[in-house]
Amino acid sequence: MPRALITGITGQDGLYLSELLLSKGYEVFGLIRGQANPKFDLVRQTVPGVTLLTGDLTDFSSLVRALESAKPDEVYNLGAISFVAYSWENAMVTTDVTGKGVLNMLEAVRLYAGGDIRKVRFYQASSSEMFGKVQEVPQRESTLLWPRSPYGVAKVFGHYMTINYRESYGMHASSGILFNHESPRRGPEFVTRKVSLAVARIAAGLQDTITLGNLDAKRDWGFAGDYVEGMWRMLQQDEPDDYVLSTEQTHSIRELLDVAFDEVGISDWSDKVGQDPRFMRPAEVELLIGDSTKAHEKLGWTPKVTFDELVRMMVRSDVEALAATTGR
Ligand code: NDP
Ligand code: GDR
Repeated sequence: MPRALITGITGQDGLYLSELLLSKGYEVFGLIRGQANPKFDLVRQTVPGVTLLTGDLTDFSSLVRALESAKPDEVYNLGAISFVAYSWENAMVTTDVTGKGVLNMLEAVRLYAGGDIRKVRFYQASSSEMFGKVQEVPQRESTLLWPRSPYGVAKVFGHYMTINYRESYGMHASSGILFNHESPRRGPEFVTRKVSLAVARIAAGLQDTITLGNLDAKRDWGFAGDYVEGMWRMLQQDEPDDYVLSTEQTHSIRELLDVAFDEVGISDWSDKVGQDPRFMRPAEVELLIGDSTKAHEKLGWTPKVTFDELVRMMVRSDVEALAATTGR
């Protein structure tokens, strides 16, 4: 039975990846931080087969202990402070967790593996946010990185450190440059879920409007369930490498609003959406669209869920959850 250790187990991707690996017969271990993590019960209920180990990406010895307990064949490093807007106000802790945390995990894996460096395969959750002020359209593995946020800068550090461990020590370390991926499990701070939650409440008559920031930014949005399959495929390759996972389609926040409101029968949302500078970013990533040719060809990976299906799935899920709790 293969064994996997996942950091970021309480997050959106941690839950989907756990489900995938359990369905493939893996023994799955998840790193959970804090003395009373509020998501502990969620993980227990959603993926009861996962063994939880306490640890924090900023605490090197906790990572070594987790590796010694889990004895993993594969490590998926998904843990991060992942909200881009938050990273300007908390740049140092973002750097410690999202950047230096990667080095802590790589070094812990290297020491744990000892003389047999290929004993453990490592996945790093890199991000399209690293492309920032894009230098090429669409963005691929070789596109020059130009991050626009402390989060993006921290991810660039983790990305190059992963490559460096591969090149310096021969580690089977792969970096997935994943474009935005969403689901009904997406955190409510991210724009897709913020919209789906608000649209459900507006349809139920529980609120009148939603306030957003930049409506013109464009993102390449896919479904998280499709993307964790790509992570797993990267670690099944004989050789480690970097791969872009994306849908190769881009849509603006306005198009997101069009589909989300349409799902509840509202065709004109202009009087329901406001804008506030507090949701604007000091430096915006205006356009992201990925080129996943390499992932198609080498991994045989293609996303299945379209943008339209994704947004409708998220709105329907929030409408149903609201109806179950409020009866509206
Ligand atoms: P989430 O924000 O949903 O989850 C982040 C996870 O990181 C949580 O489990 C959180 O745990 C954990 N974490 C935070 N701080 C620490 C720490 N100090 N030590 C250990 N764990 C910590 O992110 P997603 O699931 O959406 O994303 C997974 C990864 O993929 C992240 O690294 C993200 O940056 C990256 N990524 C995500 C994309 C997306 O569109 N979703 C696209 C590209 C990359 P806790 O419950 O304790 O807060
Ligand atoms: P992003 O996702 O920054 O791309 O990072 P987010 O959903 O936060 O923003 C996407 C775009 O929407 C615009 N926007 C708003 N965003 C939020 N959160 N709230 C608003 O009110 C709002 N109004 C407009 C933003 O300006 C932006 O252009 C996500 C995270 O999952 C990262 O961890 C990951 O690395 C990248 O995706 C790829």
